[in-house]
Amino acid sequence: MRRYSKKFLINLYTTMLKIRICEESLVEPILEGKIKTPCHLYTGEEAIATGICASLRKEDYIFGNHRSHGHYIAKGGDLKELIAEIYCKETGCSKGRGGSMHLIYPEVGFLGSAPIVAGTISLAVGAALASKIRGENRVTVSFFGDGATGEGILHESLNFASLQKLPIVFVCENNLYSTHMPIRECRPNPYIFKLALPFGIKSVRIDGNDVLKVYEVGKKSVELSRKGEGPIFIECITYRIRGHVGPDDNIQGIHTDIRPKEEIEIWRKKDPIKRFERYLLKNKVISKEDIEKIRKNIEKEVIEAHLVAINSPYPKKEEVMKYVFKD
Ligand SMILES: Cc1ncc(C[n+]2csc(CCOP(=O)(O)OP(=O)(O)O)c2C)c(N)n1
Ligand SMILES: [Mg+2]
Repeated sequence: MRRYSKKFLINLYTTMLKIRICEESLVEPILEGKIKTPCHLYTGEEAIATGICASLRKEDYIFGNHRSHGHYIAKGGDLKELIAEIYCKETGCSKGRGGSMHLIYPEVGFLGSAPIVAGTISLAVGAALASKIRGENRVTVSFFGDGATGEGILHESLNFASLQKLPIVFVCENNLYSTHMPIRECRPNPYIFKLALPFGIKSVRIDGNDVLKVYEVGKKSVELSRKGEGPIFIECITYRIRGHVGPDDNIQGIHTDIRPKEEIEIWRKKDPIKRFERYLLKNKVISKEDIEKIRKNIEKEVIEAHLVAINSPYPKKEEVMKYVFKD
Protein backbone atom coordinates (compact mmCIF):
# COMPACT_ATOMS: atom_id res chain seq x y z
CA MET A 1 0.00 0.00 0.00
CA ARG A 2 1.36 3.38 -0.98
CA ARG A 3 1.07 6.16 1.55
CA TYR A 4 0.68 8.88 -1.04
CA SER A 5 -1.67 9.42 -3.95
CA LYS A 6 -0.42 8.84 -7.47
CA LYS A 7 -1.10 12.48 -8.27
CA PHE A 8 1.02 13.70 -5.36
CA LEU A 9 3.95 11.45 -6.27
CA ILE A 10 3.84 12.46 -9.93
CA ASN A 11 3.75 16.11 -8.91
CA LEU A 12 6.90 15.64 -6.85
CA TYR A 13 8.61 13.92 -9.76
CA THR A 14 7.47 16.56 -12.25
CA THR A 15 8.76 19.40 -10.08
CA MET A 16 12.17 17.78 -9.64
CA LEU A 17 12.43 17.07 -13.35
CA LYS A 18 11.32 20.59 -14.23
CA ILE A 19 14.10 22.02 -12.08
CA ARG A 20 16.66 19.66 -13.62
CA ILE A 21 15.61 20.36 -17.22
CA CYS A 22 15.56 24.08 -16.54
CA GLU A 23 19.07 24.00 -15.03
CA GLU A 24 20.52 21.84 -17.78
CA SER A 25 18.93 24.03 -20.47
CA LEU A 26 21.05 26.90 -19.19
CA VAL A 27 24.36 25.12 -19.75
CA GLU A 28 24.70 25.78 -23.48
CA PRO A 29 23.69 29.46 -23.45
CA ILE A 30 26.04 30.04 -20.49
CA LEU A 31 28.96 28.45 -22.35
CA GLU A 32 28.10 30.44 -25.48
CA GLY A 33 28.08 33.68 -23.48
CA LYS A 34 24.41 34.31 -24.21
CA ILE A 35 23.63 34.25 -20.50
CA LYS A 36 25.85 36.71 -18.71
CA THR A 37 24.58 36.58 -15.14
CA PRO A 38 26.57 34.20 -12.92
CA CYS A 39 24.47 31.02 -12.63
CA HIS A 40 24.78 28.69 -9.65
CA LEU A 41 23.07 25.56 -10.91
CA TYR A 42 20.97 23.41 -8.58
CA THR A 43 21.52 20.15 -10.49
CA GLY A 44 21.66 17.28 -7.99
CA GLU A 45 19.94 19.14 -5.16
CA GLU A 46 16.38 19.16 -6.56
CA ALA A 47 14.86 16.91 -3.88
CA ILE A 48 15.32 19.53 -1.16
CA ALA A 49 13.41 22.44 -2.70
CA THR A 50 10.80 20.02 -4.05
CA GLY A 51 10.20 18.11 -0.82
CA ILE A 52 10.14 21.18 1.42
CA CYS A 53 7.94 23.29 -0.84
CA ALA A 54 5.48 20.39 -1.23
CA SER A 55 4.88 20.66 2.50
CA LEU A 56 4.01 24.37 2.31
CA ARG A 57 0.86 26.29 1.48
CA LYS A 58 0.82 28.88 -1.29
CA GLU A 59 0.64 31.71 1.26
CA ASP A 60 3.69 30.44 3.18
CA TYR A 61 6.93 32.31 2.56
CA ILE A 62 10.32 31.13 1.41
CA PHE A 63 13.65 32.91 1.05
CA GLY A 64 16.53 31.64 -1.09
CA ASN A 65 20.18 32.35 -1.69
CA HIS A 66 22.53 32.52 -4.69
CA ARG A 67 21.49 29.00 -5.87
CA SER A 68 17.74 29.45 -5.99
CA HIS A 69 16.29 28.59 -9.40
CA GLY A 70 15.02 25.36 -7.80
CA HIS A 71 13.41 27.11 -4.82
CA TYR A 72 11.65 29.53 -7.18
CA ILE A 73 10.28 26.72 -9.38
CA ALA A 74 9.27 24.49 -6.47
CA LYS A 75 7.29 27.31 -4.83
CA GLY A 76 5.44 27.89 -8.08
CA GLY A 77 7.19 30.92 -9.62
CA ASP A 78 6.52 31.48 -13.33
CA LEU A 79 9.06 29.70 -15.53
CA LYS A 80 9.03 32.23 -18.39
CA GLU A 81 9.78 35.05 -15.95
CA LEU A 82 12.60 33.03 -14.38
CA ILE A 83 14.34 32.33 -17.68
CA ALA A 84 13.82 35.93 -18.83
CA GLU A 85 15.39 37.14 -15.58
CA ILE A 86 18.39 34.88 -16.16
CA TYR A 87 18.79 36.52 -19.59
CA CYS A 88 18.44 39.89 -17.76
CA LYS A 89 15.41 40.88 -19.82
CA GLU A 90 12.67 43.40 -18.95
CA THR A 91 10.12 40.54 -18.86
CA GLY A 92 11.97 38.79 -16.04
CA CYS A 93 10.59 38.40 -12.52
CA SER A 94 12.91 41.22 -11.35
CA LYS A 95 12.51 43.15 -14.60
CA GLY A 96 15.95 42.08 -15.74
CA ARG A 97 17.71 44.09 -13.03
CA GLY A 98 18.51 41.11 -10.83
CA GLY A 99 19.69 38.17 -12.89
CA SER A 100 19.99 34.63 -11.57
CA MET A 101 20.75 35.63 -7.98
CA HIS A 102 17.99 38.19 -7.33
CA LEU A 103 14.75 36.35 -7.93
CA ILE A 104 11.39 37.18 -6.47
CA TYR A 105 7.79 36.03 -6.91
CA PRO A 106 5.68 37.33 -4.04
CA GLU A 107 2.41 36.06 -5.60
CA VAL A 108 3.42 32.53 -4.56
CA GLY A 109 5.30 33.47 -1.40
CA PHE A 110 8.80 33.47 -2.87
CA LEU A 111 9.97 36.60 -1.10
CA GLY A 112 13.40 36.71 -2.61
CA SER A 113 16.87 35.36 -3.13
CA ALA A 114 20.16 37.23 -2.80
CA PRO A 115 23.83 36.35 -3.19
CA ILE A 116 25.13 37.70 0.11
CA VAL A 117 25.89 34.43 1.90
CA ALA A 118 23.44 34.15 4.86
CA GLY A 119 21.99 37.51 3.81
CA THR A 120 18.39 36.36 3.60
CA ILE A 121 18.30 34.39 6.87
CA SER A 122 17.56 37.44 9.00
CA LEU A 123 15.03 38.64 6.42
CA ALA A 124 13.22 35.32 6.78
CA VAL A 125 13.20 35.74 10.55
CA GLY A 126 11.74 39.22 10.07
CA ALA A 127 9.02 37.84 7.79
CA ALA A 128 8.19 35.14 10.35
CA LEU A 129 8.02 37.76 13.11
CA ALA A 130 5.68 39.90 10.99
CA SER A 131 3.42 36.89 10.32
CA LYS A 132 3.31 36.11 14.02
CA ILE A 133 2.47 39.70 15.01
CA ARG A 134 -0.27 39.84 12.37
CA GLY A 135 -1.62 36.43 13.42
CA GLU A 136 -1.43 35.19 9.84
CA ASN A 137 -0.75 31.52 10.50
CA ARG A 138 1.97 31.45 7.84
CA VAL A 139 5.21 29.52 8.02
CA THR A 140 8.45 30.87 6.57
CA VAL A 141 11.27 28.70 5.25
CA SER A 142 14.83 29.98 5.03
CA PHE A 143 17.01 28.05 2.57
CA PHE A 144 20.78 28.46 2.87
CA GLY A 145 23.96 26.51 2.20
CA ASP A 146 26.51 24.98 4.56
CA GLY A 147 28.73 28.02 3.86
CA ALA A 148 26.17 30.28 5.55
CA THR A 149 26.72 28.51 8.86
CA GLY A 150 30.06 30.33 9.16
CA GLU A 151 28.26 33.68 9.28
CA GLY A 152 27.33 35.21 12.63
CA ILE A 153 23.92 36.32 11.43
CA LEU A 154 22.72 32.69 11.31
CA HIS A 155 23.46 32.31 15.03
CA GLU A 156 21.79 35.61 15.89
CA SER A 157 18.79 34.58 13.82
CA LEU A 158 18.50 31.18 15.51
CA ASN A 159 18.64 32.83 18.91
CA PHE A 160 15.98 35.43 18.13
CA ALA A 161 13.69 32.99 16.32
CA SER A 162 13.81 30.60 19.26
CA LEU A 163 13.31 33.36 21.82
CA GLN A 164 10.20 34.57 19.97
CA LYS A 165 9.01 31.05 19.08
CA LEU A 166 8.70 32.10 15.46
CA PRO A 167 6.98 29.98 12.79
CA ILE A 168 10.12 29.39 10.76
CA VAL A 169 11.93 26.36 9.38
CA PHE A 170 15.66 26.72 8.71
CA VAL A 171 16.76 24.45 5.87
CA CYS A 172 20.50 24.04 5.46
CA GLU A 173 21.44 22.52 2.11
CA ASN A 174 24.73 20.89 2.99
CA ASN A 175 26.40 20.00 -0.30
CA LEU A 176 29.72 19.48 1.51
CA TYR A 177 31.43 22.48 -0.11
CA SER A 178 31.37 26.22 0.22
CA THR A 179 32.65 27.35 -3.19
CA HIS A 180 35.77 25.13 -3.37
CA MET A 181 36.23 24.75 0.37
CA PRO A 182 35.41 21.25 1.63
CA ILE A 183 33.46 21.37 4.83
CA ARG A 184 36.10 19.35 6.72
CA GLU A 185 38.58 22.20 6.14
CA CYS A 186 36.41 24.89 7.66
CA ARG A 187 34.44 23.18 10.44
CA PRO A 188 35.91 21.11 13.27
CA ASN A 189 32.44 19.69 13.88
CA PRO A 190 30.85 18.48 10.65
CA TYR A 191 27.39 18.02 12.20
CA ILE A 192 25.81 21.30 11.18
CA PHE A 193 22.39 20.43 12.62
CA LYS A 194 23.88 20.47 16.12
CA LEU A 195 24.44 24.23 15.79
CA ALA A 196 20.77 24.81 16.53
CA LEU A 197 20.61 22.73 19.70
CA PRO A 198 22.11 25.27 22.15
CA PHE A 199 19.36 27.68 21.08
CA GLY A 200 16.72 25.16 22.13
CA ILE A 201 15.73 24.50 18.54
CA LYS A 202 14.66 21.01 17.45
CA SER A 203 17.11 19.92 14.84
CA VAL A 204 17.66 17.00 12.51
CA ARG A 205 19.99 15.78 9.75
CA ILE A 206 18.47 13.94 6.79
CA ASP A 207 19.32 12.55 3.37
CA GLY A 208 18.61 15.52 1.11
CA ASN A 209 18.58 13.34 -2.00
CA ASP A 210 15.54 11.40 -0.82
CA VAL A 211 12.56 13.52 -1.83
CA LEU A 212 10.02 11.57 0.23
CA LYS A 213 12.16 11.82 3.35
CA VAL A 214 12.59 15.56 2.80
CA TYR A 215 8.84 15.91 2.33
CA GLU A 216 7.99 13.87 5.44
CA VAL A 217 10.39 15.75 7.71
CA GLY A 218 9.46 19.04 6.06
CA LYS A 219 5.75 18.43 6.58
CA LYS A 220 6.15 17.51 10.23
CA SER A 221 8.36 20.54 10.85
CA VAL A 222 6.06 22.94 9.05
CA GLU A 223 3.07 21.62 11.01
CA LEU A 224 4.84 22.00 14.36
CA SER A 225 5.99 25.48 13.42
CA ARG A 226 2.50 26.48 12.32
CA LYS A 227 1.12 25.29 15.67
CA GLY A 228 3.48 27.71 17.41
CA GLU A 229 5.99 25.12 18.56
CA GLY A 230 8.83 27.33 17.53
CA PRO A 231 11.53 27.11 14.89
CA ILE A 232 12.91 23.86 13.48
CA PHE A 233 16.29 23.28 11.84
CA ILE A 234 16.73 20.69 9.08
CA GLU A 235 20.15 19.84 7.67
CA CYS A 236 19.85 18.14 4.28
CA ILE A 237 22.91 16.30 3.00
CA THR A 238 23.31 16.62 -0.75
CA TYR A 239 25.84 17.34 -3.50
CA ARG A 240 25.99 19.67 -6.46
CA ILE A 241 26.71 17.86 -9.69
CA ARG A 242 27.75 21.00 -11.61
CA GLY A 243 30.39 23.58 -10.75
CA HIS A 244 30.02 26.10 -7.96
CA VAL A 245 29.15 28.77 -10.52
CA GLY A 246 28.42 27.87 -14.12
CA PRO A 247 28.40 24.35 -15.53
CA ASP A 248 31.96 23.39 -14.56
CA ASP A 249 33.83 26.23 -12.83
CA ASN A 250 35.80 27.05 -15.91
CA ILE A 251 37.54 30.33 -15.30
CA GLN A 252 39.29 31.65 -18.43
CA GLY A 253 39.87 28.18 -19.75
CA ILE A 254 41.05 26.72 -16.46
CA HIS A 255 39.02 24.01 -14.76
CA THR A 256 38.90 25.07 -11.11
CA ASP A 257 36.66 22.40 -9.56
CA ILE A 258 39.01 20.67 -7.14
CA ARG A 259 36.57 17.98 -6.02
CA PRO A 260 37.85 14.42 -6.62
CA LYS A 261 36.36 12.91 -9.78
CA GLU A 262 35.57 9.68 -7.91
CA GLU A 263 33.58 11.65 -5.33
CA ILE A 264 31.50 13.29 -8.06
CA GLU A 265 30.88 9.86 -9.62
CA ILE A 266 29.71 8.43 -6.28
CA TRP A 267 27.20 11.24 -5.95
CA ARG A 268 26.03 10.90 -9.56
CA LYS A 269 24.87 7.43 -8.56
CA LYS A 270 22.81 9.02 -5.79
CA ASP A 271 20.98 11.27 -8.26
CA PRO A 272 17.72 12.19 -6.50
CA ILE A 273 15.66 12.12 -9.69
CA LYS A 274 16.90 8.74 -10.95
CA ARG A 275 16.38 7.38 -7.46
CA PHE A 276 12.78 8.57 -7.25
CA GLU A 277 12.19 7.36 -10.81
CA ARG A 278 13.26 3.85 -9.76
CA TYR A 279 10.87 4.02 -6.79
CA LEU A 280 7.97 5.13 -8.98
CA LEU A 281 8.61 2.44 -11.57
CA LYS A 282 9.07 -0.31 -8.99
CA ASN A 283 5.82 0.65 -7.26
CA LYS A 284 4.05 0.94 -10.62
CA VAL A 285 3.10 4.56 -10.01
CA ILE A 286 4.23 5.46 -13.51
CA SER A 287 5.51 3.74 -16.61
CA LYS A 288 8.54 4.56 -18.76
CA GLU A 289 6.12 6.00 -21.33
CA ASP A 290 4.61 8.31 -18.69
CA ILE A 291 8.10 9.50 -17.80
CA GLU A 292 8.86 10.27 -21.45
CA LYS A 293 5.60 12.18 -21.75
CA ILE A 294 6.33 14.26 -18.65
CA ARG A 295 9.86 14.94 -19.87
CA LYS A 296 8.70 16.03 -23.35
CA ASN A 297 6.09 18.41 -21.91
CA ILE A 298 8.64 20.04 -19.63
CA GLU A 299 11.20 20.31 -22.42
CA LYS A 300 8.62 22.05 -24.59
CA GLU A 301 7.77 24.49 -21.80
CA VAL A 302 11.44 25.24 -21.14
CA ILE A 303 12.27 25.77 -24.83
CA GLU A 304 9.33 28.16 -25.11
CA ALA A 305 10.55 30.06 -22.07
CA HIS A 306 13.99 30.47 -23.66
CA LEU A 307 12.44 31.72 -26.90
CA VAL A 308 10.30 34.27 -25.07
CA ALA A 309 13.34 35.41 -23.09
CA ILE A 310 15.61 35.69 -26.14
CA ASN A 311 12.98 37.71 -27.98
CA SER A 312 12.29 40.04 -25.06
CA PRO A 313 13.95 43.47 -24.77
CA TYR A 314 16.67 44.38 -22.29
CA PRO A 315 15.76 47.20 -19.90
CA LYS A 316 16.14 50.55 -21.65
CA LYS A 317 19.50 52.18 -21.01
CA GLU A 318 17.92 55.26 -19.45
CA GLU A 319 15.73 53.09 -17.20
CA VAL A 320 18.33 50.67 -15.97
CA MET A 321 18.35 52.19 -12.48
CA LYS A 322 14.56 52.17 -12.24
CA TYR A 323 13.38 49.78 -9.47
CA VAL A 324 16.93 49.59 -8.10
CA PHE A 325 17.27 50.57 -4.44
CA LYS A 326 19.39 53.68 -3.92
CA ASP A 327 20.41 54.95 -0.53
C1 LIG B 1 29.04 37.40 2.72
C2 LIG B 1 29.59 36.70 1.51
N1 LIG B 1 30.83 36.15 1.56
C3 LIG B 1 31.34 35.52 0.48
C4 LIG B 1 30.63 35.43 -0.68
C5 LIG B 1 31.19 34.69 -1.88
N2 LIG B 1 30.46 33.43 -2.02
C6 LIG B 1 29.46 33.27 -2.91
S1 LIG B 1 28.77 31.74 -2.82
C7 LIG B 1 29.82 31.28 -1.61
C8 LIG B 1 29.79 29.90 -1.04
C9 LIG B 1 28.50 29.54 -0.49
O1 LIG B 1 28.54 28.20 -0.07
P1 LIG B 1 27.26 27.53 0.50
O2 LIG B 1 26.58 28.46 1.42
O3 LIG B 1 27.67 26.21 1.03
O4 LIG B 1 26.32 27.37 -0.78
P2 LIG B 1 26.59 26.49 -2.08
O5 LIG B 1 27.22 27.40 -3.08
O6 LIG B 1 27.44 25.35 -1.71
O7 LIG B 1 25.21 26.08 -2.51
C10 LIG B 1 30.70 32.31 -1.28
C11 LIG B 1 31.74 32.20 -0.24
C12 LIG B 1 29.36 36.04 -0.70
N3 LIG B 1 28.59 35.97 -1.79
N4 LIG B 1 28.85 36.64 0.40
MG1 LIG C 1 27.62 24.41 0.11
